[in-house]
Amino acid sequence: MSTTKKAHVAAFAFPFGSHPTPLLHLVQRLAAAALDVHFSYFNTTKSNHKVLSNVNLQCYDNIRLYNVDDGVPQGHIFSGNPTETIELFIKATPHNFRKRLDEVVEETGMKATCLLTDAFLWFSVEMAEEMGIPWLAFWTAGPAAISIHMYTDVIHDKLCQNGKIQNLDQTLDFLPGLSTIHAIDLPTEILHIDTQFARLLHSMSLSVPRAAAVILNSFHGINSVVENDLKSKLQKCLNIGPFPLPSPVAPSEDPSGCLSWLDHHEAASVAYISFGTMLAPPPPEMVALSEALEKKQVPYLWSMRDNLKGHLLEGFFERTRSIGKVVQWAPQLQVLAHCSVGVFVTHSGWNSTIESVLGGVPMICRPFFGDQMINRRFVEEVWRIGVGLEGGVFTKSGVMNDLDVVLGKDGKKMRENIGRLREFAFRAVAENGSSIEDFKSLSNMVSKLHVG
Ligand code: U2F
Repeated sequence: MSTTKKAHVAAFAFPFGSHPTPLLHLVQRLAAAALDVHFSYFNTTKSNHKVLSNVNLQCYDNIRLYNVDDGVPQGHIFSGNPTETIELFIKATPHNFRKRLDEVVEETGMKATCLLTDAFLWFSVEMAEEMGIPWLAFWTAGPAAISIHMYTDVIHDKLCQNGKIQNLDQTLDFLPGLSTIHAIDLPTEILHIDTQFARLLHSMSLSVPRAAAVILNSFHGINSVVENDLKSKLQKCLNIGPFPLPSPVAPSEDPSGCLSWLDHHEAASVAYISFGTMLAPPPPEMVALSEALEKKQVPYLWSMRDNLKGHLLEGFFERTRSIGKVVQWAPQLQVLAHCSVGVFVTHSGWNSTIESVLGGVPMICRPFFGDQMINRRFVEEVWRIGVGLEGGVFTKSGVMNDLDVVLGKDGKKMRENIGRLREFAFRAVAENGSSIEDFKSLSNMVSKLHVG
């Protein structure tokens, strides 16, 4: 490593779902803009391995990746509880990051000049304050979701009776820009602050106002009222997205031939289905979705991990071979930008929602947890660029109906509405656009700090 760098940014990743990759993209973008700054990216071994399968760091000699302990004891036998790895990791923090950072500082002789971390890793504020350096918090989801977290205590004061929110239909009309959100859309961690993860999010919501800046993969205009409210509560709120635009990453490889398969379909005719990096609907819902596609003979491209294929009824893949394609992983950004995709059946993760907007594709939303119900509400009721499901789950008749809506004339209206959001996105990343200016201010913050 060069020891002539004048600043050293330590980036800490939350090693689950799609959290680590956007943080590394941000580090890449900053590293390209601030060549005299060194970047150390800390993540668990397993997650670093996964991230590196999609990202090429060869041309960045000012970025190094380091592994931190994932908290899993040697010889540990997992109980099968999906949250166990997250809980073990949380228990290992902050010591795992602190220990590795101290080693890196010792090895390189470069003190950290700033911590740039996933906002979930709220302990970074204490670490940074102790080290006398700023904390830059990166929030990987949308502005409404972080705003709602920051209002956790207000929501409890307003809506809780006897320690419980009684009326889940109640809207958050007492919060700026969030009047369409119902109590039922709130993340479980806000409804019940009694798990380790919920406590982590609560601590995060109390810590982010102490961050020198909170960075969002969002853009001006997508939700101005929330944006202004965040600006009034945070020291700096920097919207530097949508990520795929100002920092185009090399197009993903397409070993499964998704794009050439899409080339053979009519415009806006194909349903693209993906539930992100971690989720899958329960088997009966997968069956209902597949039956609706088959009944309507809608061409589909389904990103589905191999272990889930057995959840569908026997013969489905054979019977629909001429209209469908199933892949383990799709180059989603390019798929959504392909003109033959007419609808995105999604779990409403923030990245997927943004990518669908950029591709101009209306959505059928099946949210599961966290911010996803909030994103769904915005998609359906604020931006009007997609639909939720009746009863919130896939049923054969519900999906058939939603496919008719989105692939029919209502879908055209949704596409027009998406067009307006896309305009905001492209304006934000044009010369002197708001996301470009916010990124410059971030880059300046990072560059002006000097190794002592
Ligand atoms: C968590 O979200 P996920 O990681 O489950 O979902 P997304 O935010 O939508 O991100 C999925 C990313 O994976 C990519 C896709 C997105 O960039 O393009 N992808 C792909 O390239 N190919 C595939 O076949 C499937 C996916 C969490 F669950 C959400 O609630 C949060 O909103 C999100 C951000 O914090 O993190």
